[in-house]
Amino acid sequence: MAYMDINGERLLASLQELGQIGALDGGGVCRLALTDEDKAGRDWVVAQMKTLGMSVSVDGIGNVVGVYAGREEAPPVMAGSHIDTVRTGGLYDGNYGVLAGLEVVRTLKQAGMRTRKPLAVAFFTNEEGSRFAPDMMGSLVFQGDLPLEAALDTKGIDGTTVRENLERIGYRGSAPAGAMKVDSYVELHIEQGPVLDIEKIAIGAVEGVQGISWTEFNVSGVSNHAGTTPMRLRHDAGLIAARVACFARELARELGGNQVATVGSMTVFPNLVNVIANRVVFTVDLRNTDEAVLKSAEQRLWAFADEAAAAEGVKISRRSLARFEPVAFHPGLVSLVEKTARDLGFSVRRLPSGAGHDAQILARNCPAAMIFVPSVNGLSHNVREHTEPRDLVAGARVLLRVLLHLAERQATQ
Ligand code: HGY
Ligand code: MN
Ligand code: MN
Repeated sequence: MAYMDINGERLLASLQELGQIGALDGGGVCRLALTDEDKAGRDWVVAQMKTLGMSVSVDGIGNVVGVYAGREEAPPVMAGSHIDTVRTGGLYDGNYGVLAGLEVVRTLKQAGMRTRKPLAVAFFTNEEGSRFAPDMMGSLVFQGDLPLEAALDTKGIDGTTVRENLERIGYRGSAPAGAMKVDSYVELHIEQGPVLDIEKIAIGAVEGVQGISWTEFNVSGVSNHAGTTPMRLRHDAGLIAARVACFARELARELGGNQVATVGSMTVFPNLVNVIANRVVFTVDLRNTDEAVLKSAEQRLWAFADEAAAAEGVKISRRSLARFEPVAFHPGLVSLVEKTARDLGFSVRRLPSGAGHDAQILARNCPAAMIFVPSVNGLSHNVREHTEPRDLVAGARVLLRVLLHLAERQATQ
């Protein structure tokens, strides 16, 4: 393949342009899955795909795949990620992997080149999972690991369903979900953690993704007057939520290693200064690279919550919102990412991903890998998320070379 390279300025400009859609005052982006802002972002990316002459398909859960035909008919080599964001999102989480994939296609088209196997660029619906759990919903349906109807019936944090929102934004497509065969999948993404930034390393060759456990607790007690109710007569749902949150932090500290625990969402009813809470709904996000430790962390947290609730005389129930075991990426592809970065003269190291990604779902059915670039101060899911332009360009250059290699090679070894 004659020497060609991505156009860094063009990539950076496209990130800024997409970042205007759902832009928050003062910086950052909010394009929660299946909102009007998500629709506007989708429309923008689809228009880019069509301008590049890609054939665009939308499946029943709204996953969008653009294919740049190859010299031969074959399952495509796919680059992808997501363009939905959390409420306090940045410019790069997800968007970067999709737009860098389009930049690779633009580079090929400009050079009048086609790879042997087709190249696909995908964005999967609702990767974040923060409006509709679980996360990676679209890629789970794409892989046939979550029934389409179950995904469509999912109710979000605002009480509306995936189905009604998907239909409202016009992205309930007709392509059969779970039918596309993919040769291999490469996701370029910001690290969203501090490792590469602290060690001043340009590229991460991601070895896998840690396990994820999301639990929603529903505690119901008795609301009562904050001033007249003696402490011994209280059944305070708010107390239990607070105790479980403190226990989760203590548990993570005690387990150490890669164990993390987060209580990120908590809704108190009636949420008034002078009323003892009669209901609290809150979530606990536990993650670990070691499945056995993650399992034991779940058991200990659930047991603590039940005991605390019994001691306070309140009822407690829980439901799992998401559960993923740790995933290891294809060793051959991880080595390819590492070698490609080195050949391009970039510093590189291997590391696990703390965040969940569509790649961990695609890895179930095809060789998959990820390329990381540094997040300044490890910040993400925060409007101040930032990656230096030179690192964004470096990551896309590695992506180009890795995709070209995969799309030209004879067999998926
Ligand atoms: O939660 C995650 O790790 C991802 O951002 N969905
Ligand atoms: Mn992401
Ligand atoms: Mn994210």
